[in-house]
Amino acid sequence: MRLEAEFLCSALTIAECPRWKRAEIALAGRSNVGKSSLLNALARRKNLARISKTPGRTRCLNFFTVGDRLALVDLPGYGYAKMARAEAEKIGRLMEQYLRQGHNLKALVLIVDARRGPQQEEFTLARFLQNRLSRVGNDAHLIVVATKCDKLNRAERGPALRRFEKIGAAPIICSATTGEGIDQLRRQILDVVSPHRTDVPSVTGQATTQASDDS
Ligand SMILES: Nc1nc2c(ncn2[C@@H]2O[C@H](COP(=O)(O)OP(=O)(O)OP(=O)(O)O)[C@@H](O)[C@H]2O)c(=O)[nH]1
Ligand SMILES: [Mg+2]
Repeated sequence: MRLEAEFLCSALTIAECPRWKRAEIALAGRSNVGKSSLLNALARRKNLARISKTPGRTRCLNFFTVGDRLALVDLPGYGYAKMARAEAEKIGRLMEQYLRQGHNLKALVLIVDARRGPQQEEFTLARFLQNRLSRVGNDAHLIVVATKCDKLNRAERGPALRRFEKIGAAPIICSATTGEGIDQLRRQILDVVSPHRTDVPSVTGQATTQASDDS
């Protein structure tokens, strides 16, 4: 299964985001968790999204087109302790605005370090998405990813997975390094825009067809 992505543009403000009818799937997660690496693994391209050893590298929304109906949005990472407060607040506001107003947001891929498990920020994001959905009744989905699983040994996997139970969606266990779980994630992402989708978990527990949130 192919997911051919092309970089389109970066947006530093919500006004700079593209206006189109494409379904958008956003990748969110803590700074340095591996969002850009997963995007590259999904697209099978090494340097599509910029990867860095320095946390806090992605500070804007990066839009990637996939075919003619889908776009992936690489969101800036949150929770980077060393980022200047004003910068962190600016990024937080941009993310919040995007998640509130992104009319075409069909799914949020919430990427969590498999060794760490979801924490306050992830629960907040999941709840935020749920609230948005219950208000507008659209069909956006939460896809939870436990990444960097190559850093877990066999014995650590069970306990690590149990830490995800509270978030309410079973995680896809992934590694951008070994490629584990990437096919499954790619399928779930493509299923969001496929008319035959069957297995994408919805945070509302039901699928409808219209995405619109103008709050
Ligand atoms: N072992 C391992 N390392 C990974 C994996 N994914 C990413 N990394 C490493 O983690 C670091 C951060 O990766 P990025 O993809 O830039 O992370 P990001 O979430 O986009 O970071 P920001 O844009 O700064 O928020 C890099 O050094 C990657 O090589 C993985 O699955 N396994
Ligand atoms: Mg990044």
